[in-house]
Amino acid sequence: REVISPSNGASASAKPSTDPSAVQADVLQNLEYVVGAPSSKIPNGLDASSVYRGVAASVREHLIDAFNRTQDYWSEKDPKFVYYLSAEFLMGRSLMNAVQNLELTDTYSQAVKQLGYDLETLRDAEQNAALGNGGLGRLAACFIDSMATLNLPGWGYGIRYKYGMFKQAIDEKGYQQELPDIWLSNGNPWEIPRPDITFKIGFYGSVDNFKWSPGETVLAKAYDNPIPGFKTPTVGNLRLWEALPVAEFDLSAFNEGKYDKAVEERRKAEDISAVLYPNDATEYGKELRLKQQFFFVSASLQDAVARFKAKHGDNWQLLPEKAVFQMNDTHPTIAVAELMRLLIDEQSLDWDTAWGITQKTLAFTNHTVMPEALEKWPVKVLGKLLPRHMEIIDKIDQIWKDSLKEKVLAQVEEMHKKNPPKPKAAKPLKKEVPLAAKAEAGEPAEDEDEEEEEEDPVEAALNKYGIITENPWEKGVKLVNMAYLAVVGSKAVNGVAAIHSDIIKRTIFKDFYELAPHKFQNKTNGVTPRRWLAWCNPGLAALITETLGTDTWPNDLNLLTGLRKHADDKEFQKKWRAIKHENKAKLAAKIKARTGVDLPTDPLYDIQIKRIHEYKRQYMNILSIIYRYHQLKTASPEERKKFVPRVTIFGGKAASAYYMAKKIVRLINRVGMVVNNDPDVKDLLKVVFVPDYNVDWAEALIPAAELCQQISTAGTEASGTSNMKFQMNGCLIIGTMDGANIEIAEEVGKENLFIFGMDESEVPAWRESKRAEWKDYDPRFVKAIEMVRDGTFGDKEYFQDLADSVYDMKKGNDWFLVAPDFADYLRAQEEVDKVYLDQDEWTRRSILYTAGSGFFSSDRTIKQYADEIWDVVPVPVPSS
Ligand code: OAK
Repeated sequence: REVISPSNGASASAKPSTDPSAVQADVLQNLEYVVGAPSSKIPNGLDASSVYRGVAASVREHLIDAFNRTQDYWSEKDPKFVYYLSAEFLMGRSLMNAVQNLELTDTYSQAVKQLGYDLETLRDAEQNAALGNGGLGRLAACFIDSMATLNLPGWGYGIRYKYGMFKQAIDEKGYQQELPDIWLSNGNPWEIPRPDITFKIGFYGSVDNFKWSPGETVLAKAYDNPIPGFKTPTVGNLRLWEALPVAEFDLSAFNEGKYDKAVEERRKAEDISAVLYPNDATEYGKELRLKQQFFFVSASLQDAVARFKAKHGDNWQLLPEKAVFQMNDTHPTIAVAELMRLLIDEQSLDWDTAWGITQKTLAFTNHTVMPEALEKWPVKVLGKLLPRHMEIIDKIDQIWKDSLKEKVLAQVEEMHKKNPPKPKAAKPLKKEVPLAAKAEAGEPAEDEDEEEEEEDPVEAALNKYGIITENPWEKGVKLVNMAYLAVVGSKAVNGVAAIHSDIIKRTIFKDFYELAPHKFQNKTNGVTPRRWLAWCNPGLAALITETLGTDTWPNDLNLLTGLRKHADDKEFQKKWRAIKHENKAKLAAKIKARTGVDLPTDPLYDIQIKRIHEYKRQYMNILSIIYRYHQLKTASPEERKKFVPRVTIFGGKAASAYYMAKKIVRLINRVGMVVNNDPDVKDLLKVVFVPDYNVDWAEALIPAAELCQQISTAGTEASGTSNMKFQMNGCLIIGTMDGANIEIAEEVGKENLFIFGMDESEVPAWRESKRAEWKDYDPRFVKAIEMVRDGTFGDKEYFQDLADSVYDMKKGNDWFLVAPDFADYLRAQEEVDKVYLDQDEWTRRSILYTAGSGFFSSDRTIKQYADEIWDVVPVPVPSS
């Protein structure tokens, strides 16, 4: 593989100083002229938030300097670029990440110390940038970190939401409350607004002879966010779009006293980038969401296409050699139609040429098999909002099905040979009428007199490949299956862990896989070891550096295998344990400050942090805690001494409209209120729900964890990424053979994990047949359910249907197998307690986890994307 190497030609610019006193002077200057703090108040007399802003403005100078050099250099070299299209980037805080990636931590620590502050305190003054829901958004953030670190020419493209992920508060009854996330209230010192970079985005309107006249137009304005790599002068870019009205406001309406009308356009436009949809892996059939998706996709494609055109004119055949767009799940998949529109309508290419280019320029990642998350837009909605795109999708669907006819005919003939049809001959194929045209004309999708007729077998066979299909729940309502559109329009399709990539080939994309197996790939997820080990766990990082004799491991994470030989070394184990204990104490202090709960630091710290979902089975975890509580309550004082003390911590948000998830949050909180105040239990069991779980909490929780719960029903969690972060930090896993747990078990040795439960191959048969006759409820499960029902934790009525959902088969179907997996889960929990009593064995395993985590660096993942999908090579920037 070629690496485009730095030449001497890059122009040197004045670099900001890295000398602590010069940096201090620079911070003072920024405090005065950027923050506007009067010099009389400097250095004392300023609140942490102001000082943070002054320091951030100073760090930003370093970023911008390297950012400009990187982007100029890449522009000059003109390599192939990857554009990562994602509706979510869950970045968290930037200050510490920036100074650490720039290797300026000591410089800035000293500089701010001289001003009477410490960097750690300033760190907490920063708002979390939570422009994402969970796994998918945080993955995108790790990926752009790795792209910069690996010197890969590429940008992230997304939306600059005014309000990010909602803030979660837990009220005194244990209910989740949702509050707006006003993350921009103090400004955002990291972004570079680009008022000169705007694109027009159209919606609605009509199409006349392929020409679209939008009925509504808004502006997309760019904000660049520099993304520093580590141990490289490369600084990448995350370009986020804000929606604005084309015209400021309607002055004549204002003059006539119609104030609402005067600002209506502005409000309508601004709504588009106002709020992140707070759902995770659930469908939200809202027109505004589709508007958001098209808004950022169109702006990003127009931007990239304009950049290409400035360099290469109309040489469009070259586009696939200069650009690749990675679509992060279905949210950006309208890109298939938009790229076609740009090439055909704006650049005058013919259909076939445009389609050939599109199929070579796009790639698609699937992140879930939850059916409710596979976006399907009603033809009516899409056709109204984006009439030209609907026409294009219709044609893609027609051509796609036409291309399959011969194959399908042969299949049907073959089938008929084996299994002759009843006397009635197969019907000839129907003349196809564009569905969008039908929808627009307000015609029903099916003729009524055809309803009674038997479906043509060829038609039926073709329909399973249809991008436009009938809604199985609503006869006559046609839907655009966005995942299918993405599969047909992409050069590569990937899942995010080995088992997941395998499942999508067998299930949701089976028919597509059989037609084009070469398109399907696996790219097991990874996480950035900078944020998730080196920066969040400085104690462990220092011990690793000392033990390995090098500090290069965050860029070459396989070096961690060098820790294996120390796993049995008692002295080393002691040091390893001391660091974990220190992290537990730090976490306990933070929890005390935020929730008021006092936590002892000796018990086993057991943590489950992720979105609240039935498939992730926080419910099973809390049921096991309820049973443990029952055991403690009924044990004699002598027996109690045998219990292994535990602190169980939960964190996560429930989607605002997710009924059961909200009940689970409440149950956990109610259990905590009872258990933590019960004098019989004392320090043997604590249950904490950390409110408003976010990236910042994760950075405190993960280094302190000794056991983490990765307990999804087998076959449901695509990958999981917190499992990788915990593993890096030497935290043992209790989990199912699901997602990336399987690959973690391969790296660490399955015997070192606490594996339980059905595996993926057993689940379908269970759901289809065995469940119906199964009555073998474990008595411990029955007891725990009884305690949910009988008011032990209050809210008796409120919890009945939660209890029913896994127990009463007439009322709930326990789709996620809480009941049948429970006994084996408790067995694994007993094993956890047993091993924890042997601290040397526990620590040995902990060391082996970290030692085996090299594979889960997002650097490895991104290298594989670059080599196997993107065909993008590193272009290191000269160090000035
Ligand atoms: C969210 C919305 C729609 C579709 C998928 C998601 C999502 O967050 N999926 C998660 O992606 C992570 C990154 O690939 C995986 O690790 C999680 O298993 C998956 O649930």
